[in-house]
Amino acid sequence: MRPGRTSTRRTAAAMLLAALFLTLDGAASAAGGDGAGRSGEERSARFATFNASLNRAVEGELVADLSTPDDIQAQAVAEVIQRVRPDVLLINEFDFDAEGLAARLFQRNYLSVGHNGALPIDYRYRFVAPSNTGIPSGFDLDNNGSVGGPNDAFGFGAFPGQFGMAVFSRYPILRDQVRTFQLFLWKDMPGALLPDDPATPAPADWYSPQELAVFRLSSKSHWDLPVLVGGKVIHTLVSHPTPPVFDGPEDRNGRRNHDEIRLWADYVLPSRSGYVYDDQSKRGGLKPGARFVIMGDQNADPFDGDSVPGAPQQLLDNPRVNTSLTPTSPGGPEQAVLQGGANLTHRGDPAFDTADFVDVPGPGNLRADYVLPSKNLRMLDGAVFWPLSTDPLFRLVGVFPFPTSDHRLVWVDVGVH
Ligand SMILES: [Ca+2]
Ligand SMILES: [Ca+2]
Ligand SMILES: [Ca+2]
Repeated sequence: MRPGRTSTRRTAAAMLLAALFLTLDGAASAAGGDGAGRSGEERSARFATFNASLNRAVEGELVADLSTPDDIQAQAVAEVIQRVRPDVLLINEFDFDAEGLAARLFQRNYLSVGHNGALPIDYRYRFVAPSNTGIPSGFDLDNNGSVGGPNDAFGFGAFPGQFGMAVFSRYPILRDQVRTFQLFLWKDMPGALLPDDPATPAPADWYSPQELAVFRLSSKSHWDLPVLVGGKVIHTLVSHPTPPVFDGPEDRNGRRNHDEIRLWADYVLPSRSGYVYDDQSKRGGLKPGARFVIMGDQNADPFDGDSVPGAPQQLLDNPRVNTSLTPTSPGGPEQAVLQGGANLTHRGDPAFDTADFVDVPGPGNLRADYVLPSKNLRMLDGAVFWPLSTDPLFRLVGVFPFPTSDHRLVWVDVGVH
């Protein structure tokens, strides 16, 4: 289906409303044993982000794979989660389906089953919603002379929802306060880094005015999911900005990546968030003093790789973001040495790496995945799940071709009081 130009936003909003859902399994009571501490007591909650590569080549394939407990990759992904045991988990690259079947089946057939001695883990709360990936825009967005295919969709994808996201939580997600930003238009961001067609004298004209009138900033979606931890609301701000590559000198994906990261950087600052509107047309960002955790595969390293310089620093140097602790691993430095290539000239500390990319020729291993709490949450602990090659759990990360993903799970414990 290719929506008409003028009705695109309205149609998408209606679809979003129809498809947005939350699930509540098991007992209706919240949080249970992990739950209530005495008032005034600090509670810790583990937030994690994992680009798990649970995307498939065709629509319906992920649901089919997760319908039995036999998918080897999903077993290994589930074991990583069971070893780390996050309380609130974002999975990037998890194909979307409107019934939430894939997320339900992943819980039932993989997370609820112990793997290799790891204990099962149950998430009572799940959230999925539509992703811009694979939704036809009706325009020739990559300017290759024809309309259609993954590069002309609102976000790169072969079918609607490919490479989507899913959130699993042991704490309640406040359904009536969820905000999504799937439809926000890139042109509506003041000072947007709109790409230029270098072949014409006009500035910032890679996309035509007709294209900019429908071009969504988010390559997947941006979700603000308020999670209730010990009576306190933590806004879980999740996204998965486009890789800054697979484009030309106009750097359309690098520029979009920068501005997708900027959306959350502005959203947490009341002085800058006035322009933001959500899919229900409600304007503005977080209130002063709100607690939040920004997490996801930002596809941008502070020092290395192909992102626009300063792209992740929009978050790392943000006055409201807590960077008192940076998650590290022992496996990142080991693999940087073993794999060589681009890793040998990187400026970033390989202990911070979260992704194992191609090294020759290629960007090498990068810090791409982040869990960034607000300054009014304490950072208690954190790590990147990337064991040494001598560790028995190294079988869960491996080397290319990977048993799970080219990304590593990143987790942070935050203290809430
Ligand atoms: Ca095209
Ligand atoms: Ca131009
Ligand atoms: Ca590598």
